[in-house]
Amino acid sequence: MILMEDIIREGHPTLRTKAEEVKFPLSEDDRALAHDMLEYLINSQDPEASQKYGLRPGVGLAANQVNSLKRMFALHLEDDNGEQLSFVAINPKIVSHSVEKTYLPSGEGCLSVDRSIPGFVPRYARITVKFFTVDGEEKKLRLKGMPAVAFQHELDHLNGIMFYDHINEANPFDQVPNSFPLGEE
Ligand code: SB7
Ligand code: NI
Repeated sequence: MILMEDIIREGHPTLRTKAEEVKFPLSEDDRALAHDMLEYLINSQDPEASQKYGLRPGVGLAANQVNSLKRMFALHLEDDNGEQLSFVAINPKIVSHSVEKTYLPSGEGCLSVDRSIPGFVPRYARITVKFFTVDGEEKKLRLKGMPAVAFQHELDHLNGIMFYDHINEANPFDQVPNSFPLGEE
């Protein structure tokens, strides 16, 4: 089971290292990692379990964050229509994206960052993504809203990129060209 002490924090070189493609069929270790990452998210969003295990709530978790350089991440959140999205994405990619951007008006946070870093993080408003499931099945999804933002946050982790890399340093709340704040679509 993944606990807070297993999540590495900013300054650790693994967070700045590009993760490697995962080979199929998955090894037992890869399968266990995929399972454990999704389990962390589910527990972290459950009031009893998060309290019991001292978990900080999260909608996503990338392998780099548990010090593993595998191209996989877990997402567990609801979309705009209240549909639960819950999956582990292996070798994920964005195959196309909108020109229009979006951003969370309250900024982003990260389980690997123990401080609040204010500022808008520009993200594509809509993305089409492809990834493999743990069973080697290829999926293609269209995402918008929070799932699109979270997917991009996690994909960045696999490429050694942190959310604050995208914040305008001189003016963190500077207008993002061709964008709308999430929630005001
Ligand atoms: C705000 C938070 C997240 C994604 C997008 C906006 C996820 C936070 C948890 N993580 O650190 C996952 O990498
Ligand atoms: Ni993160």
